[in-house]
Amino acid sequence: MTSSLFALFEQSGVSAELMKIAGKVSAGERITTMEGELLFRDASLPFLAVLADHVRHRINGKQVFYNRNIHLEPTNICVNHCAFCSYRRKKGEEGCWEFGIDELVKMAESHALSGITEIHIVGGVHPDRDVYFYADLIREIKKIVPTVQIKAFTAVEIDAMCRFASLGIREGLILLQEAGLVSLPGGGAEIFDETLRAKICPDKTDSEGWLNIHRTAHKLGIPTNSTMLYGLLEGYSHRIDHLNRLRTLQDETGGFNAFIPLKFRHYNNRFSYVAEQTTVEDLKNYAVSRIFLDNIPHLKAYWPMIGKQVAQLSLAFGVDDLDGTIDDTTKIYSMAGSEEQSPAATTGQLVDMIRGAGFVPVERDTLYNVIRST
Ligand code: V47
Ligand code: SF4
Repeated sequence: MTSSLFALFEQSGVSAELMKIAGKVSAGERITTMEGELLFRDASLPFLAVLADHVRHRINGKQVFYNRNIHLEPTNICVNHCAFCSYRRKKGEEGCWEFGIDELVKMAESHALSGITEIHIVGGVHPDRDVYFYADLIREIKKIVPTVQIKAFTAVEIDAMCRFASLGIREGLILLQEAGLVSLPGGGAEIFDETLRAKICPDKTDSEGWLNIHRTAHKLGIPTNSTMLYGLLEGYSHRIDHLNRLRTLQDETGGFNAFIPLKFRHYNNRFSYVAEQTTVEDLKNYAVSRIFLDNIPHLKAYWPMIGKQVAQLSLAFGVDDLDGTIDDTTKIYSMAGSEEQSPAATTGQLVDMIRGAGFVPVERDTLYNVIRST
């Protein structure tokens, strides 16, 4: 950052504490948890945009990544009872679904010719499906679409499917890896603070368990994503605590590819009385995450959740990944009231969104290998 930019900040009344943070970020130094909280509390949107853009530029230049993928949700039957979930059903309840392996393979096959490079699979924790079932699913999909990369199962699903098969996490992950799994999505992290977690998802894998499953995956050479569910009961200190636990694990393993903030959506769940966050809060959250997580390479805006317009705006707040061209197969968010009720974007639309915001579109595969830069 140039000294004239610092002078502009000073002229616009930015405090000495925030100027100190700007100095550190500009020098490539890590900020502390206290400084992270201060950014959330006191920094203006333009100040955050400049700092977050500086960090994104250091890591990713002008590149904004997207990929061609579909989401498969094998079932919404789930043994857990997360209070924010609009999607889970009991077995036999109206609105539940459970696709068999043949049906899921057919869904994958029907998209095979459209040029997808990734299949993202997440769903509920089905009581009768163990890790052997899911390894078979991956194997069968790979037989039909061998070149497609499979990113599948949150740490919460991995935890349960291994337990149901009386296998350890490491053994279960090896089975899935041998079947063709190349990456884990970041879901199930929610918020790590134990008191809040007990209120919003009491029977889910606990925070240490979530981090340990990701640590184990990283050590096996399986990179993963990370998420944070925000806008539900937590304060800024809880968000920074969450980001800090991710940053600490990343220092140890280097296995996280991306961080994806997931905005709480309040329709059809037990927290419907909680107002949703404003767009300004969403943008602040992206920026502070980008500045704080100096060691996680990619910050992803999940556009089916926040809508294409806010996703495009988020590119000015440190975001460098718009995820994929998801077909109308994801229900987790549409059932919770997300902007996009039938989420689908063509490659051309994503490219236009990225160019329109002044960045360079780069098609990537699941492991962030560059397929095409335009
Ligand atoms: O863990 C559920 C979230 C997650 C709601 O890694 C909700 O690329 C907001 O894993 N409001 C699962 N969020 C989704 C997931 C994911 C999504 C996108 C990209 C990636 C990736 C992973 O969905 C859950 C939970 O945090 N969720 N209900 C809700 N009402
Ligand atoms: Fe089950 Fe996932 Fe819903 Fe929790 S968020 S109840 S684990 S489907």
